[in-house]
Amino acid sequence: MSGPTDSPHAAHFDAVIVGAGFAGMYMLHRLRGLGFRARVFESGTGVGGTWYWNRYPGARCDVESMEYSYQFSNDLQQQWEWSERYAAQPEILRYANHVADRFDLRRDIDFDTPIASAAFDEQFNCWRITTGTGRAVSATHCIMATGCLSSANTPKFEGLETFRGACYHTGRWPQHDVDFTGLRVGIIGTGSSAVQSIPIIAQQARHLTVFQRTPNYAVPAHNAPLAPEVQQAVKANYGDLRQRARQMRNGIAWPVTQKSALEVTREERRAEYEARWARGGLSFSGSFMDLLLNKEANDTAAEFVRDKIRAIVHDPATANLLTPKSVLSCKRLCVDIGYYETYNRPNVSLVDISALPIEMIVPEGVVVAGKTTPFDVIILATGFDAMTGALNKIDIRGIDGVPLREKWAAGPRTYLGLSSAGFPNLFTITGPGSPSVLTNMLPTIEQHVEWIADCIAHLRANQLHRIEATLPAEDAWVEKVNEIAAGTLFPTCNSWYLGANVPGKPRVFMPYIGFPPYVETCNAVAAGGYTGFALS
Ligand code: N01
Repeated sequence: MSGPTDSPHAAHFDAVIVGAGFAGMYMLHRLRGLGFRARVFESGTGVGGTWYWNRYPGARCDVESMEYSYQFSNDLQQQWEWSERYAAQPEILRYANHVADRFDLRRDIDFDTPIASAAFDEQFNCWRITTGTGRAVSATHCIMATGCLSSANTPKFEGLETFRGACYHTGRWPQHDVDFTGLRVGIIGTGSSAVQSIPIIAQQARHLTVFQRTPNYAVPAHNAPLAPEVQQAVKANYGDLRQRARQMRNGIAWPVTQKSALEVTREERRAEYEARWARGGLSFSGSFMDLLLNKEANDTAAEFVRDKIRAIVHDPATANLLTPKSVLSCKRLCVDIGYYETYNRPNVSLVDISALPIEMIVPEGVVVAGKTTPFDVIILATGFDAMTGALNKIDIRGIDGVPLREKWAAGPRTYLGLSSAGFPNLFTITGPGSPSVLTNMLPTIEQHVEWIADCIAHLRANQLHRIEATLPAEDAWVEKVNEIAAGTLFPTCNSWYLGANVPGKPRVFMPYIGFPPYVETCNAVAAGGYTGFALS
């Protein structure tokens, strides 16, 4: 495929890929393998995406290492050795760098190069893309590998810029080590990032104050070194593990008890929860098949965790504040290493900001209810403008110059989470409307990358230059995503899945629930000659 360029200096590619995280790296490798000319633009100075930026203390994956890894290369998955059950951020970043070197990816990646805009040129059926550094390129296909949790959410706290000390966002952590020894530290937020970093920071800081708006459920990770024999056993049958994972709703191979929590006795229920608690990790939410379908069933699991919190945290008032009242797993379950125990330390205090929010930030510290707490460091563990934030940061314009932001003003609209009507030849890897954040991201990324690569190869083989989701297909898909979510307990809390964490963001449930039926649909669409798309 080739296309036009504005000037002899502007380059044209078969595909431009935005982002060099796990999605962008594999997309590049796959397209190259098919003989396409692709170029990646990445705003960071290195590969790794979310694992490049989220360097906060304690950052670690909540999916087990043996599953949170690529499977497209058997040599890679056999040769790479993970050191822990749950890999920490430095190890995952080493893995990302290893992949970049192993497949010689860097020669086609421009680092320190954010994308500012992408506009579809209808005359030439190509994307005109400009970088934040002022470069202009064109590409037949534009592939957004921008990540689901990559646009940091920084609340507009009055006076934040006047704070005299250091201020860090967990999702934009500095490249250098941050030492909290002897310092007074305030952290805002109690999601996964805070749950992971609080126990580590508390060990260093003179005093750590946690500002909590909503308590979250956390289950223990029980992280441990990964024994070589365990790793070998998995590798001997890696295909089996991957296959089992593909059959699970979230793409992770832990077992889900195929019973209702309400059809077993109280003792059986408790035994199941205890066993899952002792095993550790996200599999707790698979204790019974109806935990996210039936409130009464969910209450039994929620109450189990509440009891655990009350048993761990010594001070009853603190324990009470830390005890969530909402549906368990409605927000992403946190996986912790000593989170609740940390509140038993004399140098940690919890401030409830559910009724009286942070009033303002002053040069000395944080003001709540008229009282200033002085700090040397403030940490914003305030999460992300999830799923749409990174896309909306780029000025993306489709047919007739319509901005994607405008089209998505009432919430994202996609077909399969891969494409949006009015934006031909634009693909979103793990976009809104796909299982993405409700799954193990690595296999989900691979499934999207392979689908997109096959699609582009199909266009080439059939001398087609343009693919675009049709409006009826998109409308039906959006309806389906909403319908499935409405049959669950997911819409009952203010999660980032719904965009509820960002003031003014439309409340729309963004991910598609159910990895296996989703994959089946994608495969059927491709096998049917890309049904729901217009090809020309
Ligand atoms: O962000 P979050 P995160 N005033 O949105 C609070 C993945 N992840 O970075 O709940 C005061 O969960 C907000 O309060 P509330 C994982 O999928 C994975 O922790 O909105 N507080 C909340 O407590 C995770 O779900 C890992 O009331 C404010 C916190 O900030 C996702 O990333 C590790 C506020 C934000 O929590 C996001 O996690 C880390 C305000 N104005 C992250 N605004 C793994 O383990 C927000 N908050 C792989």
